Amino acid sequence: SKEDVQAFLKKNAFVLFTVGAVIVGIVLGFALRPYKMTFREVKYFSFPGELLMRMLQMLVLPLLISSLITGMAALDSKASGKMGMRAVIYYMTTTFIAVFIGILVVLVIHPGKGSKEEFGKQQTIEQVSPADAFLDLIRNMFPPNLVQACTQQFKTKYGKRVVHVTVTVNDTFFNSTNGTQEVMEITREERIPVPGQVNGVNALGLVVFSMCFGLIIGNMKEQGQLLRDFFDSLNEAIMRLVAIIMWYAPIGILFLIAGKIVEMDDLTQMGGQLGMYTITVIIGLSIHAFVILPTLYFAITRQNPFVFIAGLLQALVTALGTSSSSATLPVTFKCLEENNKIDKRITRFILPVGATINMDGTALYEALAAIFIAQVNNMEMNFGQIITISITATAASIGAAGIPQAGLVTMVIVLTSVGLPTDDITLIIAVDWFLDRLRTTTNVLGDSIGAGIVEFLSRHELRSKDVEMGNSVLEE
Ligand code: DAS
Repeated sequence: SKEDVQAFLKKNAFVLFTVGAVIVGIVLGFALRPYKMTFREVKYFSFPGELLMRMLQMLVLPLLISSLITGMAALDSKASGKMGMRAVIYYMTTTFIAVFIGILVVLVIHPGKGSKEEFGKQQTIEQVSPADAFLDLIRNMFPPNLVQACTQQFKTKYGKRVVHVTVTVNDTFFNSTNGTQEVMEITREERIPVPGQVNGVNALGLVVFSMCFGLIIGNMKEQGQLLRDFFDSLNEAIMRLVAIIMWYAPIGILFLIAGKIVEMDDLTQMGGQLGMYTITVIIGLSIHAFVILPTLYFAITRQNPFVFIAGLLQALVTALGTSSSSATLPVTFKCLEENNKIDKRITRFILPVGATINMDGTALYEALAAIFIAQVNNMEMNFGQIITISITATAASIGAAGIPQAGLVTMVIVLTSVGLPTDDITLIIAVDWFLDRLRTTTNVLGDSIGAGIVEFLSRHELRSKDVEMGNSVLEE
């Protein structure tokens, strides 16, 4: 009846807006492509999207800190220890499964055909020693200056990348005598996102600090009350800001997606190996997101995983639009707490950590891409090398910051570890902006399902804490 339809529309307004935004964004983007906008015009056009990115990023820092501190303070160390263990086991298991699927699909489909001709020009990327990269990861856990960790880019061993661009000068006038080509090399330095950083925020360092700090003030009895109340109320205030931004999100997402479609390169080169590679990545990510994670969720909680996923829709679409799991974090919080009714003590504790270190999509991608690059180079990877790729891809996904295309940067570590040419990362750059969006969405899904599973496994601890605090306890 009419009332039913109205009730349905009212209840699902957000979801409908969001899905509508994606569809309109895609259609608008393709409709405007023939006009060949200039770089400046594209920037103007996607301005509403840029604003959304900035608003979300604005909230990440206070949200990350206040939620982790209150989350830790709300639990005693035994309970948080147990939950932390569960989260870590979940992160490790799902990341390894993701890596395994990535390797499996790329070996079965075999998108690389042992020739590089069709990829065009190549660039040189500096080598990174895996040991240095690993030490940097640990270094970032302990920021020497907390204020700096919130505001400044960290200088680390591979904070800069030297790019040699090889330009082929094919000037018939010059070369008419001998018919050769002149090659000239330009070297320029580029700043690249360093693992553990989000837009000048050392997320990993802040996560470590906030967890310890929260744990301490949780154990401080009356003396800690002031601090507990302060961060609690800060967290609440930030979440209210998130609620306002959520209304703007569909508009921002529409323009982020449309703008990207307008400016993307022609898809003509997508026919060959790169096209097959793209399809392989999509298949791998889909298996992980639509089969593995839902099955795991169902196996543990005995609840319908797709109802759970439906509640996350806005977060997933935001991930697709922003290609940043950090920027999506505020929305992930809202979806999990409000739609899926996940206990705040769990979300506050699990989500900031997950968004920083748990990246299933990135892990799957890095392993898959490394083997693809081996295939293009006609190199067979032996079993030992595949194991090395699994381990370094996991480490690289932990080290990758939740910002656009961070995974591409940490991939240098994976390639170096098995002696693959790091320059070949540039072979897949053309499609990375797109695949990045998909893997980011998988990352956010992995974090969210993790929160659902850890909540289910921790229901007894949460309940006894409620009894202890005299909270009203819901009957199970
Ligand atoms: N885009 C990243 C994320 O935010 C990670 C990546 O580049 O793989 O999840």
